[in-house]
Amino acid sequence: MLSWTSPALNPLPASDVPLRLYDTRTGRIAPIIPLTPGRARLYVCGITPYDSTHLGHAATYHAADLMRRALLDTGVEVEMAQNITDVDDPLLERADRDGVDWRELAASQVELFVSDMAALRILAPQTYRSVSEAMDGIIAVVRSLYQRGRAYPVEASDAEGPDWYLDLSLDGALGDVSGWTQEQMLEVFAERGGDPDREGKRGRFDPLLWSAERPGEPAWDAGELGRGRPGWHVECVCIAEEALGLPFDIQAGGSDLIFPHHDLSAAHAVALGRPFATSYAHSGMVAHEGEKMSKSLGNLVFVHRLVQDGVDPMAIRLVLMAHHYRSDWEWSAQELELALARLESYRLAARRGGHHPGTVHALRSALRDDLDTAAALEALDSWAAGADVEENPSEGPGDVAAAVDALFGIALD
Ligand code: 5CA
Ligand code: ZN
Repeated sequence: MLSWTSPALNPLPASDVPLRLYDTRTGRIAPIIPLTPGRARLYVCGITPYDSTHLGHAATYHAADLMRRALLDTGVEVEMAQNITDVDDPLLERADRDGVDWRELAASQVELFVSDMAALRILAPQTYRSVSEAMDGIIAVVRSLYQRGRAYPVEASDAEGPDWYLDLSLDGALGDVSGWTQEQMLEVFAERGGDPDREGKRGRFDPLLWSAERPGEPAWDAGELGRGRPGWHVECVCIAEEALGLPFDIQAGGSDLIFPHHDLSAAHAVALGRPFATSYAHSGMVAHEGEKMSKSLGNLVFVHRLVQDGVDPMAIRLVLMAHHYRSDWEWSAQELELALARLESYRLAARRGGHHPGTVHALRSALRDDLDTAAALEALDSWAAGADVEENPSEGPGDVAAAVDALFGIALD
């Protein structure tokens, strides 16, 4: 899939203090040391394109963008991959309800997403691939799991062939990423696409690997497993492997993906005989009107609507920066006002110019410290107020506007 055009990136001279990031799997903040020296590999779970990008999505891709910019600032190259879940229940149901072809629905929503990402100056992933584009590879992974004895059939009354599930009991990897108890898993599994009570399953959390063809649904031929379509988790395993190789450095996404999606994606990889990601970074959930912003609840604030209303996308980035990426928070109009005022004061300060190595150093350190954007805003507020002190005027780069652009993706011109 064609992704968007990245904004120009003019990195600062590299400084090799590593990025420290919270890892959900270990529960600790630790330095990111790329498995391949000088080359970090980052996978971020992409959208299910049946409705527009809302601010929750934007917050998650903004957090991943900051990870990427922080890694670049430590002098390593970053390879990034992102999927598009264009073959999935909610999308197919929406297409059916609205009488449109699922491919058209997906394409129109991807187009909106891509323009939102470009407006927000999020760096584009080098690989941006949908499930339908990756289908040959996904089928190869599904068949390989079958050949390794990890797949079992479950009879489907509404289909000709059986559905296929991954037997988690064989590798014992359930819970490796989330560290959750079975009770915690059960609380969210059904609402996040799982089917704990389906008859014929060997384990409650065994994920659907291959769904048999149903009338009116798109289907592909998977040899011994029959015609059908893939389950959710296997797509990210396949796209990550093809684009980045396994294992890779960081798997990112919103905290609603910790379980089941990231836990079970990793379990698929283990069943294939390979480790998945080395570390797992999760961003908090954005709420609106008291509840998590979600397509199913309909309490959405859309990026493109704000942009259409004349809101500067750079102010949206400043709202996102006001919240630590790992915390849950609620979108409010007052915060946008504050961000617009900030943007104006930063632009004025940028025009004033000057050499501010103290501020630039503070920005870089804040970003490397588990993306401490609040500390970065504090440094920028003092700079804009004219209070920044030139500690080492002769040392290092001091152009704040250039640093704000490279590190935080905010254009101040
Ligand atoms: N296609 C799958 C991932 S493979 C998916 O979860 N799609 S999604 O469209 O539902 O979400 C896309 C990304 O946005 C995911 O990383 C998800 O965790 C994140 N996300 C969804 N809702 C919110 C929210 N309210 N706040 C923050 N992030 C969110
Ligand atoms: Zn995913």
